[in-house]
Amino acid sequence: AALEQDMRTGLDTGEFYLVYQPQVDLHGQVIGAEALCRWQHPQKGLVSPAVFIDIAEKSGFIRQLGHWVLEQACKTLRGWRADARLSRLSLAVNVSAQQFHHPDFVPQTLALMASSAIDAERLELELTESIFAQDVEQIAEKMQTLKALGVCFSLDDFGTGYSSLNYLKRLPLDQLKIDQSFVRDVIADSFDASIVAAMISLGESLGLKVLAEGVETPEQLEFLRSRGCRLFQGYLFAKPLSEADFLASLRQGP
Ligand code: G
Ligand code: G
Ligand code: MN
Ligand code: NA
Repeated sequence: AALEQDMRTGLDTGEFYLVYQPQVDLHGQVIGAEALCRWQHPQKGLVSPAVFIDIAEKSGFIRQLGHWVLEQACKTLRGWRADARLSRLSLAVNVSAQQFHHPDFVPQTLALMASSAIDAERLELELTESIFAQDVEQIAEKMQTLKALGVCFSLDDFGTGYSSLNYLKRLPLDQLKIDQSFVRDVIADSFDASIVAAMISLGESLGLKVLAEGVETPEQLEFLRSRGCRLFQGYLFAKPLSEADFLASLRQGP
């Protein structure tokens, strides 16, 4: 409860910020980034998101924090708009199930899009399979409302949750993100290799983009490419970076 109160205060006093992890294509060209939230606590230092996101979800504060993250991401996209190279980058934001299911989520996000003057097509919302605990028609309808503006949707941590193929069929998704737990052992574990290969062809045949997360070695990258994966994210390319470092890495090129 103490940490929860610290979070509420910290959001007002500027202790939270975003970092950006590059996403790359087959040529190693950066096509966008995932925005990840960080919290610099005045006494405890950097608190792990695994810790504070969990507390935020249990306390309901995730709705406020999640909206703040979306606002910051829109400001960032706004700043990239005038530059020809940056204006083509996409920015992905994690949306927690609780945030997505709240009745205010769609209207608040619509209002934010309207006021932030960004190209909505640059914004990608990452949902996890935990949202599927609710009625699929309702989920699809919310997604459609935002998709009508151009917003894209990714299914994050794919393969770790309750995904049924029925959801993949009925939700208007644009991309699957293969969870890093499958990518990690793709070379050593033939079972994971088979699963990853199947996920890539499944996504492909459903007309979805497929991005592999947690790519750390050239061998993993080679395997993924050989199975038809075209989008990648992971320490092999870059860790999550400050916006300045992210932009500097673009200038250096791949
Ligand atoms: O950034 P890192 O890899 O440490 O993130 C750990 C976890 O926290 C991941 O599951 C990531 O999705 C989650 N996370 C990071 N930033 C956000 C955010 O802004 N919103 C939500 N809902 N989750 C986030
Ligand atoms: O759940 P989500 O996929 O949003 O979380 C992304 C998390 O994965 C972030 O905490 C990020 O720091 C972490 N991450 C990103 N790339 C790698 C990687 O190559 N290896 C590992 N172990 N973690 C990574
Ligand atoms: Mn994510
Ligand atoms: Na993930």
